[in-house]
Amino acid sequence: MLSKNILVTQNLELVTLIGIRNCRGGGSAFAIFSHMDSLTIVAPMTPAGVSAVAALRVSGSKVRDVVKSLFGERAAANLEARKASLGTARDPQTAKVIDSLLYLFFEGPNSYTGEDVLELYPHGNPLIVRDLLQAIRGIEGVRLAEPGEFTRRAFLNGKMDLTQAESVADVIHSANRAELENAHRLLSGALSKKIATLAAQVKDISARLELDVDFAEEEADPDFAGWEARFVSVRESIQQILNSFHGKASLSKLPLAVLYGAPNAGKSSLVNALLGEDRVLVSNVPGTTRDFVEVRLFLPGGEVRLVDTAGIADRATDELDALSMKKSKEILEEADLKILVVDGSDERTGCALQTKDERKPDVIVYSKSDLRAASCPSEYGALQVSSKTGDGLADLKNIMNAALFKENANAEDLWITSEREKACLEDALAGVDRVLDLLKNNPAVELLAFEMQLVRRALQSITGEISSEDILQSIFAGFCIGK
Ligand SMILES: Nc1nc2c(ncn2[C@@H]2O[C@H](COP(=O)(O)OP(=O)(O)OP(=O)(O)O)[C@@H](O)[C@H]2O)c(=O)[nH]1
Ligand SMILES: [Mg+2]
Repeated sequence: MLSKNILVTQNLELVTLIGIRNCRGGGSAFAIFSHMDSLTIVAPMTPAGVSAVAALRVSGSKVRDVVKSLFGERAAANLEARKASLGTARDPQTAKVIDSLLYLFFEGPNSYTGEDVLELYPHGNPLIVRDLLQAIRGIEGVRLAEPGEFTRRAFLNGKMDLTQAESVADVIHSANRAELENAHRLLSGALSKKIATLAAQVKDISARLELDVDFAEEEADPDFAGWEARFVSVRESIQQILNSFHGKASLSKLPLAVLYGAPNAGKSSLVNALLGEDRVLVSNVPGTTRDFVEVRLFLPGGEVRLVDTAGIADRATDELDALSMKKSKEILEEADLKILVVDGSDERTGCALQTKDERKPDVIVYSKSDLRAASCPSEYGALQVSSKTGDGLADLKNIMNAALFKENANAEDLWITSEREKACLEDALAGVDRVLDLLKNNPAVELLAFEMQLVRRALQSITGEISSEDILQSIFAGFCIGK
């Protein structure tokens, strides 16, 4: 047993490297490597297209030169940090006016990236943005930024750790309020704090262990039982964070609500009424909607995909009708919320529909309530709406919102969204299990020290205290240009 311990201890670094690799496929060491150059970078921060104002960002040591080239020597000499200036930007080559615009200077290290940063706010004409970008890129020592490169520099310059850097993308792409609030909690360092506490606990026990190794002869027996209890609690904390994992997919996948029902039930009218605009075709001819139509609807909890389908009748009238009905049924399979629309003006079924619908609606809506002389008795309990008068629409939106967006019961809840962080936590957990196993069965202190170090390193790699070029590459490649 002893020889095995020694062997492992001798190969400590080698095995540790493998441990880190597992934590995020690839990578070669613990130190932070940046193969990126230190040129000044520039990129638009706003998407291409026409807007009132666009924004560009420049970061690096050449920022003052950029100001001088675009706005002249005086502007560069008078440059004050965090003070907006209005200037006329000219092409440094041709002296042609590009635009009259506002710009802001942030002096490093007090900036997003930690370097000198210049933000420019030209008019939102793509031609202006392109000219400005070309002019800045043409200045010596400046190049176009890669996706996520500003945030990457912020990380490398110690402005934020990796969990925060990753959450920047979540803040930008959150599709609903709960996700956005979580992303903000991650950005403010809530996960970093939890991880730091765990890493400190492991470090504390490791330090005691090392003392025991150093003074093995003088000290009493190491406190294995006490350590076991503490590692059990570390394990619980890691497991808790792991259980909170929600994949990134949920950030980009909007929930899907599908309206379906018999032809002429009033589905398309309801879509228009919910949107507050005439987006889909409505007529009194049954079978108006043929293909399903998807629109985006904003609810208080976030955006949803709302789909209007072709009416589903008992029997198809022709081949096209059969095809339309088939497509309606297919999209229903994918729905997160199935809303059955029943023609409420039909006195035969309007109130008393006993749905035998095998598609099991989540919500039943009785349409055209304005056409019914008396409202349905309350025992039918279903929602009555009118697309003409707006009756019941607010209730329907509330029901959809509650069904599609889970209320965040505890505003302090935090969940992780990064596969990388999950992999690191899994490595840490496996390490903790090995530590617990050793403490129970074979408390050889060298081996224990080694396993504890692995746990600590897996935890440290979550926040980026330990990180590699490959890891950074894969994180920031998923960002947008300009962030
Ligand atoms: N008075 C009244 N008429 C409505 C209301 N909703 C729909 N209608 C009428 O009902 C008819 C059918 O409406 P649509 O919205 O096209 O019905 P649909 O369910 O989309 O029909 P298909 O696409 O054929 O399946 C049209 O003449 C609408 O004007 C409502 O709330 N009140
Ligand atoms: Mg329709």
